[in-house]
Amino acid sequence: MVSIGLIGVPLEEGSGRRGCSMGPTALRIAGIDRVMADLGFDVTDHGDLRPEPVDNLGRHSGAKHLPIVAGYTRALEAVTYDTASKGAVPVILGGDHALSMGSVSGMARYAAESKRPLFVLWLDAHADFNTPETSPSGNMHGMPVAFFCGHAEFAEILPPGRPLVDPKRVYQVGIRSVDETERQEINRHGVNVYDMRALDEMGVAAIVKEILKAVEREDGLLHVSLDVDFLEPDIAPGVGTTVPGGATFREAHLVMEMLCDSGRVSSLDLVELNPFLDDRGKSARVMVELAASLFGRRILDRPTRSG
Ligand code: 5AB
Ligand code: MN
Ligand code: MN
Ligand code: MN
Repeated sequence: MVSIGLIGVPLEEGSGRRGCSMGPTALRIAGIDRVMADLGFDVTDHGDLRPEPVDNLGRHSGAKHLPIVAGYTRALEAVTYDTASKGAVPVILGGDHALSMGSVSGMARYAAESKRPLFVLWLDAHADFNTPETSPSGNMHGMPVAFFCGHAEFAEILPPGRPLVDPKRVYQVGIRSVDETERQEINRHGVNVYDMRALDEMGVAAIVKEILKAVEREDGLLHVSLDVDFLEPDIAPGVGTTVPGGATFREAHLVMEMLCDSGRVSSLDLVELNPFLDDRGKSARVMVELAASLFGRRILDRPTRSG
């Protein structure tokens, strides 16, 4: 039986407002563990991380709450790595998107040991490729991709020589809000971006097929990071950074269903849920439904794998 390890990360200090610390609880109330168990997985809930801040990192004026984010990064890197090493699929219940500094770094260490390349699918309205130097806000939830690719100045949070993710193996889908310097940086580093215009023009199925082909070509592992704001705000209002023009309910489900069929997904972040801003648990429920599709819930049995 395939195992899933749920890891609660009540981090909110990366987001510049309160509320994401309630995310793990809301995802549990919406039934994340039950849904996975019903799909036949052996589910272990590791509870919530409560790390101490790291106070000896020096001054970083461009990165707000760095000591707290650093504590979570170290703790989550270790738990994600351990969970994957034991053969389980880590599912991270966020918490704001700064937590992906830890989850993706942990998976990068696991992938390096397994001698397989790690790919990252970033489902988000934003590119999250800022650094303390380029960020307009100083909020670290806008920086995780630059961090795990090794292009941010606060890299000493984790040991030098840590495994990084090649930006050319990062695929961003749903993007529709990018800062000016961030735009230059993602181009310069070769991040693969399918913005909302690409999604409109190509359709989401063609995009996911291209991405999966790249993962399969290199026999890679695939980490999926799902930001609530990937979705159209009407269907998921429970997030601090809504941007109109997001993915529809069906587009998002189709992404998950195709990922499921590929059998490639090694790990998942469910991030940025802010229950304080939500409408009667609507966004928590849609995130759990999407996770269910990713782990095998389907409308009908399908005779063959789509490919
Ligand atoms: B999220 C912005 N680019 O850096 C910044 O929600 C927004 O994790 C970041 O995608 C949004 O502050 C971070 C303006
Ligand atoms: Mn994000
Ligand atoms: Mn976002
Ligand atoms: Mn760089």
